[in-house]
Amino acid sequence: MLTFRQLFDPQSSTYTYLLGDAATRQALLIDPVFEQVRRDVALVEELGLELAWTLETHVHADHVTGAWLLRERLGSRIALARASGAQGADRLLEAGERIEFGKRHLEVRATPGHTDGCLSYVLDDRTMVFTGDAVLIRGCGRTDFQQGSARTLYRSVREQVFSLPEGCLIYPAHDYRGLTASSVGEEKLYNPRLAESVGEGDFVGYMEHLGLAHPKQMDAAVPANLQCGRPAEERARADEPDWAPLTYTFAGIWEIQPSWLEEHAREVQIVDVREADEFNGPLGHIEGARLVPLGALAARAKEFDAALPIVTVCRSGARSAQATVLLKKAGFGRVANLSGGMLRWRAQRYAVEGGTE
Ligand SMILES: N[C@@H](CCC(=O)N[C@@H](CS)C(=O)NCC(=O)O)C(=O)O
Ligand SMILES: [Fe+2]
Repeated sequence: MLTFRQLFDPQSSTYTYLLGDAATRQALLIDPVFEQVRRDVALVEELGLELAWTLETHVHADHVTGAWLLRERLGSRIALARASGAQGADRLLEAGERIEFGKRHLEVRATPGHTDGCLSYVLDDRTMVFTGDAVLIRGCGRTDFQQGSARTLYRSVREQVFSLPEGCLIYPAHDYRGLTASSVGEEKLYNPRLAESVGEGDFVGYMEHLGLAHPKQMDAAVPANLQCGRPAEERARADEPDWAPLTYTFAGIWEIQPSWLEEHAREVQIVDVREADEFNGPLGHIEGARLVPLGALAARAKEFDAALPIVTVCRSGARSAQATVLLKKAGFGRVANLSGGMLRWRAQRYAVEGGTE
């Protein structure tokens, strides 16, 4: 069994792929994006996976890789092509090698042309190929910078990708129109640049006249990616909340655990967003909590002290998660949701005011 997720970075239109072996929990990420590391860490942890590898399909020109940060946070190892010329990887890959994750593996194929170090990764049973920018859906990577060569790309695609079974699904590194996947058979027929009917000379002519502007982030992205996404110190720590040991969920919510709140209750404003009858009902409420029902929160946000962090609370942690979103919108930067709400607070036997045993 394979755990598979396709993740999207809207800023660079990059796809990141999570593949996990359900039996051993070993997983890898292909082409993680620096700005999405927090999201990816949350998903890996929520799915109970152990991140063994991050793989790059190439040295990207349009975004910085999340590989370095993921190695720091989850202990994953970084792999990319030896031909990429990048520094700081744990493994430099060549065609024909295998990357194991649990009982599954990917086969490494060299598909240069967009850059020298472009690799495609083929799943062990040949049902999926991750082509990077060698083959895009009804398109392909540009060949006008970073050692690009249309002739090389044409041969890579014909020999290394179009030789796979027709039903093999193609997962590219980008799509600019929201398309998510294709197949070898489909691209052989319908790719306007690379279909079987298109000759090498036609392809070269097509690629010479793409007329694309250079990626906006190129000047910063290429040097950073040649260091596997190693960040400048300040950039790595920027906007990580430091007022409490918060966890970030894949749903996009910052959470705090009951044990921390119990010890630090006086250092924060506790805002209980239930209705009055629940606040005064059998579950009771946390001492010092202020009752502001969710429906009144936006209108009453000005009552809160901007100098103190806010912890939101409700019965189960659902309404209070929404409350963190509303408070962020109202301009409060330091906000977290009490994980599990009053139900978990009571289950862990922390003190309440009011309520029944
Ligand atoms: N506008 C995008 C650049 C898009 C771009 O150049 N993408 C590269 C992949 S890194 C490409 O090969 N695109 C081929 C195409 O759009 O046909 C940005 O500023 O990031
Ligand atoms: Fe690219």
